[in-house]
Amino acid sequence: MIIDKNSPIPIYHQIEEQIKAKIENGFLLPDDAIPSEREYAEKFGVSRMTVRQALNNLVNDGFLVRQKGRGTFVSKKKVEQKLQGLTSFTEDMQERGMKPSNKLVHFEIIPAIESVASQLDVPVHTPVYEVKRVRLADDIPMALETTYLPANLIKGLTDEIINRSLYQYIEGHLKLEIDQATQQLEASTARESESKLLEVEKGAPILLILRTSFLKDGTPYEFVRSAYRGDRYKFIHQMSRNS
Ligand code: 16G
Repeated sequence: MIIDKNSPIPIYHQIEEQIKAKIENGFLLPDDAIPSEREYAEKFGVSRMTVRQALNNLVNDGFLVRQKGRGTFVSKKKVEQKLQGLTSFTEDMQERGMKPSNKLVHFEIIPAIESVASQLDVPVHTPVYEVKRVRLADDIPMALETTYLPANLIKGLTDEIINRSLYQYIEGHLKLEIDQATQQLEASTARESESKLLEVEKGAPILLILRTSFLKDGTPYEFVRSAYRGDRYKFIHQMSRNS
């Protein structure tokens, strides 16, 4: 790695680009520890402050993660999720060759509160399933999902079913036709309870998705709040000027 001190490109930026190139070309792999500030400073013949600035930028851009007391590591590659197509978590992970699993946190029938009832288009206090699951891929927590489903529509849910795939049950067993959904995406940070379940620090970045999904006949069958780990997920949306 060579630094050109006469270049108009700031030194910290040159360092940043060289580390980034190593990651992109596979010379540094996810979870690899990177050298310390001191080592880089010696190697490049620059001050530790300059190295720190480069590393800070790489941490802020998601290429590196700092772990308290352990050092700085190359980030895990984020799961790329297309925003087109109404797919389930199980399908999404299987398509990527990852093993989906669930950790059931909570499962019961409750009377729907106002906000849930209005999304599901049912009277307040209508019995709904409240399901809270940590969704994992290759045993790493990806999202925390709280799902509300009308109990008289999505009949016979059990914790065993919930531990597999909800969409498989709805289509394969109940023979209901899933049609479309509307969803909102928002930036957020992990609350204390979420951070424990997602195995991130309190205040870590979260992508919050609120989804209401409908059957072919227009009946809403689920209202879902999903908190995705910001360090593991990125969403990709294709846009066309003509639609
Ligand atoms: C996805 C959906 C969620 C659906 C779940 C079913 C988003 C934001 N949410 O997580 O609405 O309930 O898949 O997954 O994509 P399952 O069939 O694996 O249980």
